[in-house]
Parts: sequence; structure tokens; C-alpha cells
Amino acid sequence: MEKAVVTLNRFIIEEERKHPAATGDFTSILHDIALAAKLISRAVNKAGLIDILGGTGDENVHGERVQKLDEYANQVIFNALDHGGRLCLMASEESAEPIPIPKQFPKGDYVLLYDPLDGSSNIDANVSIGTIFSVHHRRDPRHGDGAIEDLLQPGTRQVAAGYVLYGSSTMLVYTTGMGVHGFTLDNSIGEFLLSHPMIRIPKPGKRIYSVNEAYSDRWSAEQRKLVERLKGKGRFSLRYIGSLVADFHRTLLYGGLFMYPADSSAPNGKLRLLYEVSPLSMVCEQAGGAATDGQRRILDIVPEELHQRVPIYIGNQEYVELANECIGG
Ligand code: P6P
Repeated sequence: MEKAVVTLNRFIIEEERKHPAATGDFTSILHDIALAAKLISRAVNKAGLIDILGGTGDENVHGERVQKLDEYANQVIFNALDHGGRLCLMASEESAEPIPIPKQFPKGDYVLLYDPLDGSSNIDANVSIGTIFSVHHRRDPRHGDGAIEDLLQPGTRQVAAGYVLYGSSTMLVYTTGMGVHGFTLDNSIGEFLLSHPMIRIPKPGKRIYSVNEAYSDRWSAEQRKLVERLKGKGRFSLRYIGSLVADFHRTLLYGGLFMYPADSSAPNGKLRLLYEVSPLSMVCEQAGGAATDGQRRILDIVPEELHQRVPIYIGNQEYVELANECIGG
């Protein structure tokens, strides 16, 4: 008998059956995220063929040049999730303010925060890029529109987190707190199929450290000491793609330590807490790894603003603990 082909939908429904409290809301949210991922994957894979490369000339809230695919991905995710009646508010890296659910649609009990297309500066070079998402339950069971406090929640409160990697294949990796599961898009049938059940970060992890060493002149003495200590632990390789989802996915599957530290020009690092670092930290912890800002567990950090940045040390526990020792003192 051939092994059953487990689609994302089948997997989510089977997971939902294990949890009587599950209302099906999350099933619907993940289904809609998967639809958006398929549409973005199609556009990313065609990017070289249609005039969608290059900038729009516009800039996003962070003053970064917005690539056309960024805009497309941002719109696709909003359009896939604005009408399902499960969300009461959204937030995107591409939008300065929270994104309300259009008044003609019902409001639900969850909020979605997302980076629609991270690593977009790599689009023209055909380097893997990704979407990152984080789902929280609204803070209190009032109904109607959500509010900023529904978005500013610590990572420990995430009900789901994950990412989509648009690379040699398109993978969706997510967790709802019961392990990490990876699905690979089979374009011939348009389905995400379970390809990596219960992902665990290898222990011991490969001796890989991942950081942009070009900035070492701007690092603290403690950061420089950490990299020297890592190198001193035996032959390490440096791998840095410069696309967060790709660097994180490699760290999750091979082990190692990914870092985006604070430095003299970026006192809180570059990566955003709510829709980049926090969801990836939940995935990493659920796979047996760890994630800190050099001192605090990422998931414990209570956000103060929507686009807040944090330094990140994420990967094998032993390497993250070494980072805490060096950075946190
Ligand atoms: P740097 C891509 O622009 C990004 O936001 C992340 O995907 C990536 O990890 C980081 O920036 C790379 O930044 O400063 O090393 O070029």
C-alpha cells in the first residue's frame, strides 16, 4: 500500500481533531495563508519572466526601496485573509500602521502579523526569499475591530508561527506549539505536501555561524569575543545568505547559530521583533533550539511598538547559551 499523501489541509484537520478546543478558526487562517503562499510562489518563480523585477521607486516605512514583488506579496496576503471573519486586525512590515479588517467583513478573535516578502533585496539575484507570519489571539474577548494591544503581545502568546521559503522548492514551515512541521509545494497539483514532519534542530548542530562579519568594526567587544569563542570551539564554517528566512531555515535543518547583533549603527540590530524574530523564535524553540537577544529569551520580550527591532541569537541551545555568556555577561 502506497504511503498516504498528507496535504496541509489534511494535516491541519487531523491536528485540529486532537484538540477539542480548536474551533476551526486557525484551520481557516492557515488555509488562507497557504493560498497566499501559492500565489506569491507563482509570482516569485515567474519574476524573471515578467516585468515585476526592480523597484517601484517607492519606499516603505523603514525607508527601504520597495520591490514590486514586496507590494504584490503584501496585497496578496491581505486579500487572502481580510474576509474570512477570523481576524480582527493585521500588521505588515510594509505598513506603518495596523491594518484594519474592511468594515464590510466580519471580525474574528485573532490577529495576524507578517513580513510579506523578507529578503526582497535579493529578488533580482534569484536568492531564496521568504514570508514570515505570527498569529495571536486577541487580548480580550470583546468583539469588533482589534486594537494595537492585540498586536503588542510577547512571543509566548503566539498561537501559531511560521514561514514560507521561496527557494529551489517552496516550503511552508509552521508550529502551533506542538512541534514544527514542513510542507513542500507540489506545483503539479497545487498542494503543500507534508515533507518534514516534526522537525528537530540537530544536536549537536553543525559548526556553522551565520552573521554579516563586514560589520565587525561596528561590533561590541563582547560580540567580537563571541565570534572568536565560536571559532575556538573547533573548525566552524561561516554561512551568510543575507536573506533571513533562508539563513534561519538552514540553521533549523543543519544546526548552528544565526546572529543579527546590535552594533554601533544599529543599537537594536536590524530585524523586527513582532513579525520576524518572534515567530522564528517560536519555531526554533519548538524544534528544540533557543533564541535570545543576547540576554533575554526572545519569546518573553514584551513589545513596546509595532516595528520594534531586537538583536537576535538563534539556533542550537549550546551556541545560544555561549552567546548569552559573552553578550549578556
Ligand atoms: P544585512 C534582508 O534585507 C534582511 O531584512 C534579512 O532578510 C536579512 O537577514 C538581513 O536583512 C540582512 O541584512 O545588513 O546583513 O544586509
